[in-house]
Amino acid sequence: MLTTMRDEQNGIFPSVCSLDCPDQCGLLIHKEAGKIVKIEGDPNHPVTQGAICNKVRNMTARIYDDKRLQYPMKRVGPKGEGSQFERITWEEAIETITSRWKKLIEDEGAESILPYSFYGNMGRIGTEGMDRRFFNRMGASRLLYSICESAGTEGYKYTMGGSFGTDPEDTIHAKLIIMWGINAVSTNMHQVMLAEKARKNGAQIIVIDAHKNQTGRWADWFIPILPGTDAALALGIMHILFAENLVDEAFLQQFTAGHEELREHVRQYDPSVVSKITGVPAHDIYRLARLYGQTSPSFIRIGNGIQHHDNGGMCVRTIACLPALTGQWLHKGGGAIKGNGSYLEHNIPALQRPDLREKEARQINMNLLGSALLELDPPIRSLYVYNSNPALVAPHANKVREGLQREDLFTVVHDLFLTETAKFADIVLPATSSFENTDFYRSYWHQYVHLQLPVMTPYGESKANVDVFRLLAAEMGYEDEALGDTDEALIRQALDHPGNPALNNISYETLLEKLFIKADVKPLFPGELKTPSGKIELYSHEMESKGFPPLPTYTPLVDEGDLPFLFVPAPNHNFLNSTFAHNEKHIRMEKTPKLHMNEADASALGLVSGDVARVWNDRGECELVVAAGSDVLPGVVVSQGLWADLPGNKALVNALTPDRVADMGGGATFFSGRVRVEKREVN
Ligand SMILES: Nc1nc2c(c(=O)[nH]1)N[C@H]1C(S)=C(S)[C@@H](COP(=O)(O)OP(=O)(O)OC[C@H]3O[C@@H](n4cnc5c(=O)[nH]c(N)nc54)[C@H](O)[C@@H]3O)O[C@H]1N2
Ligand SMILES: Nc1nc2c(c(=O)[nH]1)N[C@H]1C(S)=C(S)[C@@H](COP(=O)(O)OP(=O)(O)OC[C@H]3O[C@@H](n4cnc5c(=O)[nH]c(N)nc54)[C@H](O)[C@@H]3O)O[C@H]1N2
Ligand code: SF4
Ligand SMILES: [Mo]
Repeated sequence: MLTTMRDEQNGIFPSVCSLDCPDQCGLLIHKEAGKIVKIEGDPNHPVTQGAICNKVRNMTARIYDDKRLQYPMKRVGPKGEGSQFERITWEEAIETITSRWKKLIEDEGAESILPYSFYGNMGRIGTEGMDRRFFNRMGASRLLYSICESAGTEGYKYTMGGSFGTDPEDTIHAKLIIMWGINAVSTNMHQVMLAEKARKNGAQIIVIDAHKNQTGRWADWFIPILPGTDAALALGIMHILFAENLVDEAFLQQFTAGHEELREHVRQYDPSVVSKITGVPAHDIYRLARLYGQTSPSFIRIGNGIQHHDNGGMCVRTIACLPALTGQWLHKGGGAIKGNGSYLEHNIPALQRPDLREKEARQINMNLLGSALLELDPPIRSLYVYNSNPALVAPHANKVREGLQREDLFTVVHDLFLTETAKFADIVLPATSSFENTDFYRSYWHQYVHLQLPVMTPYGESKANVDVFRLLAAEMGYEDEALGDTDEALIRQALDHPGNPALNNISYETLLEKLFIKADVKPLFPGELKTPSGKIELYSHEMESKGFPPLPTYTPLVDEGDLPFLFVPAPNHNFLNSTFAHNEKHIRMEKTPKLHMNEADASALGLVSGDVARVWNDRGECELVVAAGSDVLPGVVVSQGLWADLPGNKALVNALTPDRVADMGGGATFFSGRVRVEKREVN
């Protein structure tokens, strides 16, 4: 029998995956004698249907890992590598933190304190609830949450008015599926399962990627492309669609703004020109455009890969125009998904309480953490890190670590493990896993909202984010009611959102009863979009007023000089960003950090598969094992995974990545850096 009671020692408990992954799977947690013994997929979940990834099937090893933090600690040795910590009580930890902060606020103002977090756990009250209330009340510096998808999200919004796309459950009806810059076999496995269903009904699957990885190998047609050039390919497709009359004129008339301007504008993107930019042969561009123009419903899954570039926002904005040209939004399963988060938007002001902030504070782009710590004036004196591991995941990692190394920086890290970042902390706090917390979750891909109830008691003395902020607030002397709200109250306030009727059927009560509920999402078309014109904006006056080209445009990547290779350090299959990168089983499954390169490039450098390559630029260096072959184009090198600082590993790929920001959203440009490669000298 299924139950939702946390106290029961034995049973099967429905749950939800908390990781930063679009699939947001329904889980079943098996408990014996109070301990989680097995995690499997919930077969009753309509989208994820009982299938889960390897990473989470092995999650119990992480939850009960003996390296998990059990109590608060203070640092007793030097910062960083070789740091040592000593157990303290929660009282001492909270007292130490708040007394430092009170003094800092008095001496230098609250802006000298910077919270730094991301989505190590996607639970909303823990990642953007009590924490935001607390730092708003304090008046701390604000963080721009830009490390993941912000460039593409802003770009997509200019075209479509927000993160509104196709319902993934409908994509089984598509006859053509394009996975564009997404390694879906690893990063969105249920989209792959849905595509498989479509394939059984005759759909063709195309993958456009810089790397022929597991997703490229699964495709019916893999199209290799030079990184950062996808906007040009999309414009070349548009050129052919207009030239060959493959557009849906009625749809363009009724639902788009600026199609005549676009028709004129794309004349310049002749396939022969586009081919030179993208590395895609002109005949393939014709074949792709004709397939796209003649197949319906067609669906494009727009990944994160194309927007981790200097031109990423515009690239996503451009690809997002394609379904409009052929009227795909009116066909069940047709259209595109970049992200679907806007459908499920909860009451953000009610949850985060920006009104608690008395005066504006500076905002710091998380992609510039290194320079923020080293160069800002007035300086950051204290950093509070939770739900994130910036020493490993942030761009220009050596600069980040140099900043974290500052002796006068008072750093607190709240995490489940002594991460690379925690090694630089003054105080380390142990965090509960999502299975120990109450929270609500909303997918950014499918349309379900989930409630998570605790299925185990907190590990050691660990505490949930929400609980730590309640303690900090009390000790700071903040008496605002909002800082004492219960988990249930926070969830109720967030879900009570008259501005989003799609959540009308979702409340704390209905979630308690059902645990996951599909939002009441109305079809996008026919209807008004949330763009200024209410239509799909092929021409955007809003962009024009902000200084962007108003029409979709290809802009080359920033010139990093004559370094021979463009470096794409992408995620891997068995880690989730840096989560699991310290877990033995996951490391074994991933084997070794590799550098995929073209055979011709490798042999020109005297490299063969299995050699260790030194990869470097003026930001840093790392060592990766060469995998030579034909899965990347010449001039491109690709690695996979954010590998941990472990003995014998010199695989900190972010030592090489630029901290330039993308064209939109202050986004990260992880994949736009250039490097040199050589055979490592054997000592
Ligand atoms: N297994 C696993 N799953 C994950 C994650 C993980 O680390 N591991 N991370 C999670 C998170 S936080 C996110 S944001 C998502 C990200 O997942 P995805 O949306 O799949 O994005 P990435 O994996 O960053 O990149 C996808 C692909 O883009 C390709 N690429 C890079 N540059 C270009 C380009 O210019 N053009 C084209 N066409 N392709 C390019 C890369 O080779 C890669 O195959 O996955 C989530 N799920
Ligand atoms: N080179 C390169 N770098 C990248 C990327 C890439 O593709 N290439 N991808 C980027 C992207 S898309 C993203 S989203 C970022 C992700 O970067 P991060 O958000 O930093 O993700 P993780 O590395 O998984 O770190 C999450 C941390 O949160 C902790 N955690 C989990 N649950 C909780 C909790 O409930 N409370 C607290 N306090 N801590 C918790 C975990 O133990 C873990 O240490 O990385 C970025 N970095
Ligand atoms: S990481 Fe993604 S695929 Fe794996 S269980 Fe969690 S939501 Fe599902
Ligand atoms: Mo991400």
